[in-house]
Amino acid sequence: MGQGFPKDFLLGVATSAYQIEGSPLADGAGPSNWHVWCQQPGRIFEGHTGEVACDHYRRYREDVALMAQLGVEAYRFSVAWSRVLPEGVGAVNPRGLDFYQRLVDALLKAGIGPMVTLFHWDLPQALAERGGWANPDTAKYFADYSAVVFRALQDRVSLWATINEPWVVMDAGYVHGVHPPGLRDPKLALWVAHHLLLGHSLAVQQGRALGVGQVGLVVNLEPKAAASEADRQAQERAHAYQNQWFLDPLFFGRYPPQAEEAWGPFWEELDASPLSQGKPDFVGINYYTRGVVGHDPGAPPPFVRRLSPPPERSTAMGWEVYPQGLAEAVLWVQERYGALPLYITENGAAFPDPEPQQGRVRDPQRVAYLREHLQVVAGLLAQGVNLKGYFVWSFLDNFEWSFGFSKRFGLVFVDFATQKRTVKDSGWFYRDVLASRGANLTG
Ligand code: GBH
Repeated sequence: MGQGFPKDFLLGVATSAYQIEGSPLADGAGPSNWHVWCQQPGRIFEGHTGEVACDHYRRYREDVALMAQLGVEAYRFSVAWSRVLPEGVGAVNPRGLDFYQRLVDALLKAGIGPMVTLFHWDLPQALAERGGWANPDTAKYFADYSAVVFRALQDRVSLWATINEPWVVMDAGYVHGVHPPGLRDPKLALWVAHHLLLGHSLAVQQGRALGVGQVGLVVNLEPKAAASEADRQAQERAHAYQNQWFLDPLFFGRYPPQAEEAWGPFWEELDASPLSQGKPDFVGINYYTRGVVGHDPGAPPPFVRRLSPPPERSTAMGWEVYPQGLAEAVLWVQERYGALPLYITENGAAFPDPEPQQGRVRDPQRVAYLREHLQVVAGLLAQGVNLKGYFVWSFLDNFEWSFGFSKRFGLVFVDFATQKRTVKDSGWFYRDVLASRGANLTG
């Protein structure tokens, strides 16, 4: 197997706005739904919020310098909609937009290529109050907002992702109620999914009209396995519900054939035909783990329960370490949707890292996780798969949504009391991957 990464294969790191920036209301920004959600008691681990997070809004220059020190070639970050349009729609806030202009300039000066995600879960609160993604107008507002960002950055950015993991927005926000707006309403979730797809599709069309480069969608894929022979249908339902839901409509103009089984009594026939106008230029795959599932009629759609992995294969999130699943996910996308460009837009793991000692953080489990997954990526490239890049989640330890700062995914340790950054062993390991183009993976 020919190892190593070709010259034009991008090795990068990823973050998102609410998880790292802090200063959520600075320079005329409006509040986001996450800003409001974090203020509600009981929502987030120990009441943590993104008020300061990694203070990246003020420390971005230092952070870009650290990326450059590691030799990072590409940086995937997201734009906070509510900084650019404080009300979600209408007047542009130039000072909010300016932050991203300065960030992009700093990246380009450091020789780092930007990939911009337009929506990574933080929705302007003003739009949340008008029904958020349950309101079809949000799709149109999203396209309008996208056009503002496209115009501002298109001379310097040519890689764009519309929405990060629409499945999580739907499933966590509207089925399990663990993200805003905290609902458990599968009937509504179906429409939310539809409007997310519509928003993506309209943004892609805006991008095309403006000639902004490549516009993709980022999905979180999890190969599904059956807990037992009797759970084959559960496996199929989970696969349709999570992996096919946000791709089939864009590529085929229809919802997955298993829609009725996956949603049960909540399913209603939605017209997906306009969605095929939003066929993405690339698919960004966020890969963390697989799902082993069994039939559970008492659960919400898709009526499955998840099995926990054995502790020796579990990350701090309780997710199974299963590198082969990355290959399964990529090969599945290629086989079902054709040979369009693919990126691994997120891959990484949380482990219980020790505090820095003499400037060092030993995180051998994360080093092993990354090595094994990067070996799979190298293997896919050797097979001729059209993979264009790989981004580690995450550059920095950050605000891990409902888990607050209790879960660390970073290549760089952040002491949240002092904002001191310390590169972990995994960060130095990744620097060596970059420097050797993957030659160190087998060693
Ligand atoms: C990504 O989502 C996000 O894009 C990013 O913001 C986040 O910080 C990062 O990953 C780490 O969480 O076993 O039932 O817990 C991850 C999406 C969906 C992946 C759920 C793991 C396991 C489900 N995740 N999945 S469960």
